Amino acid sequence: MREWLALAVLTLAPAAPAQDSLTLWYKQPAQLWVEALPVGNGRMGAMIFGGVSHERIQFNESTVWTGQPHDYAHHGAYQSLPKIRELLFAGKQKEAEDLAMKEFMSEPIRQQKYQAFGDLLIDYPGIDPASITGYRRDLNLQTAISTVEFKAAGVTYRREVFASYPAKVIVVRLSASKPGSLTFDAGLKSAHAGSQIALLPDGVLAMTGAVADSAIRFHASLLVTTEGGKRTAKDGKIFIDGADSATLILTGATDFINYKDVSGDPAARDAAVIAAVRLRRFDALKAEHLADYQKLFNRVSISFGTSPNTQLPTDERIKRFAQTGDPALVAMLFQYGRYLMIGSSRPGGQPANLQGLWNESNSPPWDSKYTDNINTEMNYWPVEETNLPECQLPLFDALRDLAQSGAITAKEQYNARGWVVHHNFDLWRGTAPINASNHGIWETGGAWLSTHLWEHYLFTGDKQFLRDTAYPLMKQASLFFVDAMVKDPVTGYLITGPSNSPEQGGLVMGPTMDRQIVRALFGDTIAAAKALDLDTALRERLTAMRARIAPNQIGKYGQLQEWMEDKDDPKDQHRHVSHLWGVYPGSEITPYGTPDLEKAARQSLIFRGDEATGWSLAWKLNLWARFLDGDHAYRILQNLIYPATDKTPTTPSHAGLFPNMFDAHPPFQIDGNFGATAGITEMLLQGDDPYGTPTSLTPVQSGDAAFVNLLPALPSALPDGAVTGLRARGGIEVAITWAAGKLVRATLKPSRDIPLKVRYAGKEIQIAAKAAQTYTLGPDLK
Ligand code: FUC
Repeated sequence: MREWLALAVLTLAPAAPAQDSLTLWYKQPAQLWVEALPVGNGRMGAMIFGGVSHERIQFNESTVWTGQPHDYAHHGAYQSLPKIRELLFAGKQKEAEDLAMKEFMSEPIRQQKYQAFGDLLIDYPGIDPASITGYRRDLNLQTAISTVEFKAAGVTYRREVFASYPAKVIVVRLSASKPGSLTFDAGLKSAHAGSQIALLPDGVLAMTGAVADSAIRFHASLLVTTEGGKRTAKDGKIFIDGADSATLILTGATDFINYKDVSGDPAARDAAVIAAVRLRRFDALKAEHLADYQKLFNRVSISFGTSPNTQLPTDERIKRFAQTGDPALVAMLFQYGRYLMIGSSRPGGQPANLQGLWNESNSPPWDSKYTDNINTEMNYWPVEETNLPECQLPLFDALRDLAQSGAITAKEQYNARGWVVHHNFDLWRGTAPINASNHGIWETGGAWLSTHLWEHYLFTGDKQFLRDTAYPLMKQASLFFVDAMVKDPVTGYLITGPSNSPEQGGLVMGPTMDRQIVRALFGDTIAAAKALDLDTALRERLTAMRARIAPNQIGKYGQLQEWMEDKDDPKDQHRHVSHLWGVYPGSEITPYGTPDLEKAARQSLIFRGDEATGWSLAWKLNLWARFLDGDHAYRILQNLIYPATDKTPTTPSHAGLFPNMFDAHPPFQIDGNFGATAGITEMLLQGDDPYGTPTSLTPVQSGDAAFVNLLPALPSALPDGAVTGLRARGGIEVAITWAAGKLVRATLKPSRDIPLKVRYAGKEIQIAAKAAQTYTLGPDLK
């Protein structure tokens, strides 16, 4: 019997996932905020520092912002538009920018800021940090629970923290190995001056306040329940003496209802949440959280094999990655992006902003708002492929708002139909050009965001979503450009403008990126109208205009031109690689459809170099994967998985990962995390048509067929692995296993009947795929 057991263990052992492979862990508490570990439920976020005798849990709520409902459009600005264009066409850029600065900018010129909310502070007067042993804090991505554990005076103390989406709360569970040994006090600290802390009659600790000079009023509630022990309260704190265990439940709310309405009652909102959880046991809350979280997270599994570094704390692994490699850390980074998405963007909430929803500062970098000339879109790059489509719904809710506020901007600033968003928006859905005319006037934010609507349909096949939500927004986004594009007097082509190639070169007419985006938007709108059998005349109009948009051009250095004129500087290493939009996330420049343009785009990326800010590295990772160069993509990944440093008087700033694996621009910006997850996916699976061209819509782009390119850019550093649960356009679920750099097996499960092309290592087959059937293919695609 013993022998049989041993054998069973031996045969099972290799299949079991390496321990800790999806757990971030550390041997010391966090000192800096970028060492603390994040949890989030899409509305509230918390950063856990893991101190021994003093725990700080810094928290956020996604509607705590400065500002109030406001129309930012510059009314009547359309009157100066012809003059601005005329100056640009006459080569008078400076005059055009000056005039635009006076007559064409958002009112006011800046948008509002996302804010910190407060801290939950827990103090343990009896624990001497110097006396503890066995300290460990971690974040398990499979459970979305962060744990702190240590031993003091023979007692093991444990703290577990999670953010529950169904219960709308952050839950902290304190326990100790010896009954009666939990003595602590808990309190709340506001990030906003003038807040009040009070103990309510029902024992809840309440924090009330407002963001200065804003319409936002907030309320936070802390409920503390214990097993055993004595409880007292004074000075705005709850004191627990000698409990066996305790559960702390935190929630918070504001008066924000929508971008035009701040009539909510934050105290009543909190009270309803607390009433619903008050009598529930910790175990029940935890089980409910796990069921909710794992339903999303477990859709995708990934492994690149293990490495000795998996035994090390996460901060050490980051330090060693570039030298030693650590395939399991690549898997963890991939899954961390999915974890952060589930934590910061759930149905009913705000979309993930520049920091997701985790923010310690009341003056965060770039206001922690929504930057649309790359960052907001990059946040959502991984959601469809990595099987989290519902996480994109908050973005689509925001687009509904932006289509309203952006219609005012379109009318007042361009005298155009439809809606427009420039390079930023905020909680109040500002859409007018901000900051400065040389980069704030960029017309295609709404257009780019609208391409996500069509992509969501391509992946889900949800016709109702297409009819009720996506198409009306896409159609109006297109109508803006029907009215606002102009004929270039030199070439006769249609172009956008005034605009810019983000964020360099100043105000121009017809930057390449804009033209690519509008071609994609028009193509998507035509395909959507066809799928819905609507608007034949508009379809014809868009088709005709689309053919007249200025094409991509190859310049004198063999580069893809970033502007209408051949004026690229081969020494330019600017972080934005905007003109490569057509390669990724667009799909009009492809390896087989447009080989010359692809070569030029590649040359442009070579000029830009392999170093960059965090999100720029993530974009380059995706681009090199689209160029089917896995090894170059991996070199970029090595630059991205690198110990980041932020500007201090003594260290230069460096992009990479902070110890908590937050991606560093620097400073922390979450787009790099999401872009990295998308880029790792692009190495393994691509679902865009490699035969696409700018001029025609492929069957894949119009949703009539699906394409699955298996292991198109597998780096030689990741020769063995397996992934399950990825999705390709057309609603195909894909699992892939590979070994020694070669495909072993792929399993494809279409969710609807669809003609399918599958490609691997130069071979290609076609399948008339049927819903709910499973297709298993080997390396010969048989
Ligand atoms: C754009 C980028 C910056 C930064 C900011 C939030 O302006 O050019 O690098 O990411 O957004």
